[in-house]
Amino acid sequence: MKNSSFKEIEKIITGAKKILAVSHQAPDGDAIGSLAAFGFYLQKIKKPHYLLCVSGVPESLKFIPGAARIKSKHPKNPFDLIVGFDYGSKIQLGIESYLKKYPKIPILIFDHHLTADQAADFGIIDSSYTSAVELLYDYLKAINLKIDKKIAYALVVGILSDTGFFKYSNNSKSMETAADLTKRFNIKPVEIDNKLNGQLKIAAAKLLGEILSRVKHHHKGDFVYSWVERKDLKKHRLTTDDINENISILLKNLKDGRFSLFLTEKSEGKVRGSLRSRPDKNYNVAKLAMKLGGGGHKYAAGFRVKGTIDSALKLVAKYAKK
Ligand SMILES: [Mn+2]
Repeated sequence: MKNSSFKEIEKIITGAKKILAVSHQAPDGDAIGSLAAFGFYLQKIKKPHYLLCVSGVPESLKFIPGAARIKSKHPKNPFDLIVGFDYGSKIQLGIESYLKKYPKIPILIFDHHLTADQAADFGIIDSSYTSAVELLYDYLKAINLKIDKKIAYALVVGILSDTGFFKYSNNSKSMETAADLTKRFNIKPVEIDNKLNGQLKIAAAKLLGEILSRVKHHHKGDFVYSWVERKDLKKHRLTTDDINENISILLKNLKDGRFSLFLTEKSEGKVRGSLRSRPDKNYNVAKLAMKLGGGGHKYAAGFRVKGTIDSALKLVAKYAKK
């Protein structure tokens, strides 16, 4: 796919009769923020649409304006355009059965993941953007859409979430965009931080303690890792959403290893891996994730494999060998 221009994208969007907009499952602030902001844009131009994220909007992201409009069930009827946000690879959208039923619907993409298997027909994939919302913002600016506070708020959540409040990003453009939007619409970053990061449950803090107590440095592969099993989550009555962000940050901040790995037992025989690195460690986890059938960004990526925590660990060690 060759990247489209904003003008071409506008033509495709305005030319569609009704649009199905989708973002990736296990969504973050960027996925929900971009989808919600896009929904408000479609409302403004009076375009019939359906907003979809198949795993639903997690509790911690329901404060984003427009999040309540996002559905988790596939629509029943065909649409004439799918617009996908922030998804990296087609499987992350979770709409295989819908696409099987309606294989001819073209896909337009707004993504900042490395080019992988997004399977889009047109749109923009540009990994120089630190978030998908910024790409959407540039589009909205290019078509002269009048942004309101709800759109601005959803965009700012996406920027702050994907840059970790500018801890993960070297890109001053995201700071400028966030500064501009927060100033113009009186949006308070601390309020967003409290909502995004200030919701940790005591049970989750205890489980994080257990997970941290088993952190190890894999010397051969030179990475640090830990894991969580289903029985741990069950014991504390938690879901992976309750711990994911926090554990990733803690592991990423370890001094040892070229990168960190966090393994989650998703269901019997299915394991998800989350990979993190940093500019000072200069290890590209997206490349490693791709070898494992996943994808992502240079310093934050993930994959899903069949097997056990142990077999997944061995697989990562094999591909990470220096
Ligand atoms: Mn993103």
